[in-house]
Parts: sequence; structure tokens; C-alpha cells
Amino acid sequence: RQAEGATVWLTGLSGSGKSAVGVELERKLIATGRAAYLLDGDNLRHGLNADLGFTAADRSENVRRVGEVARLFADAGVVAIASLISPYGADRDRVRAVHDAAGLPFVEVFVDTPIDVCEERDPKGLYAKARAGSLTGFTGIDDPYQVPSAPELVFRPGDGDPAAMAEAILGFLES
Ligand code: GGZ
Repeated sequence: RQAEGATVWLTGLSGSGKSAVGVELERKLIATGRAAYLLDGDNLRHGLNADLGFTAADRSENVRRVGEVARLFADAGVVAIASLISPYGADRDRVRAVHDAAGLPFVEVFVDTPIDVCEERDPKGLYAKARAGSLTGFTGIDDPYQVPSAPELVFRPGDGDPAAMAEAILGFLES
């Protein structure tokens, strides 16, 4: 096992900027010669998790699977960067426990972008659909998001752009 392996777990609402932070973090890690791999929830739903929807049970299974994949990457010496809404605290805690049991660092990062900001961005028009009732069970509108109780890092929009947030995560990883 390589000592550099770790999992950075980005959690937050749709449109919070998780993926943008993940992309920047992956890019910066690779630029400094480290192995990193971004596991993006939305992308993985086309392959590994193509059988899963957005019920509570399916979201839990989605988080469990990506958590296991992240652990394998971390075990191989890669910095796994997971970007999933991961709305349930118990599911995130289970992923943390799996890493703890394996002696692998787990860094939970709460991308705490308020819902009104996410809704204003609405890059895919999903909030508009959820408000109109044509998309049901949307996180933050008519489905829960449980705020992390003890994340290693929290970012709010005033903390800077995704590159600045990625830089802060890099600093945390190095310390
Ligand atoms: C939340 C949904 C939903 C519902 C589709 N609720 O902003 P996006 O589009 O690109 O990212 C969201 C993505 C969420 O997938 P995750 O795997 O991260 O979710 S979870 O951790 O809860 O399993 C959003 C889109 O899928 N999307 N329907 N109902 N987000």
C-alpha cells in the first residue's frame, strides 16, 4: 500500500459546486505528481450505478458502492475524490468507518452552498422542474439533505472559487 492514498468525500446539494471543486482538486494533485481519480456521482450513474434511482434505498446503495470503490483506490495509493450529494449522514458515516477500519484517511468536505444559490445557478434546470412538480424527490426541495455534523472542511460561496477550495483541501491533505 502506498502512503499517499486517501479519500476526499465532497457532499452537498445539486449545484453546490462539488464537481467543480473535485475537477480542480484532481487537476492540482496530478499537476504535483500525485495519483488522483475523480468519482463523480452523476457520471457513475451512467455505468456502475446505472441500476439505481433516487429513492432513499438507492441513494444509500449509490453511496455505499462509491465508498467501496473510493476505498479501493485509496488502498492502491490514489487520492479518490468522490463527488456525490450523499444526503444521509448514516451513509457517509459508514463510508468513513470502512476507511477507518482499513487505516485509510477519509476527509469529509461539506460544500455548504445555500439552496437559494444552487437554485439560482440551476445549471441543468432541475430545480425549476422540481419546483414545477415535474421532477419529484429532488434533494433540498422535496427530499432530505442531512447536514454533516463533523466534516473536516466546510466551504461556503464566500470562501472563494472552486480552485481556491481545492487549494484549501490540498493544504489539509498535506498537513
Ligand atoms: C437529486 C438528482 C435527482 C434527484 C437527478 N435528487 O446536479 P446534478 O444533477 O448533476 O447532480 C445531481 C445528481 C445526483 O446524483 P448523486 O449520485 O450525487 O446523488 S445521491 O448521492 O443522492 O445518490 C442531479 C441529478 O443527479 N439528479 N434526479 N431526485 N439529484
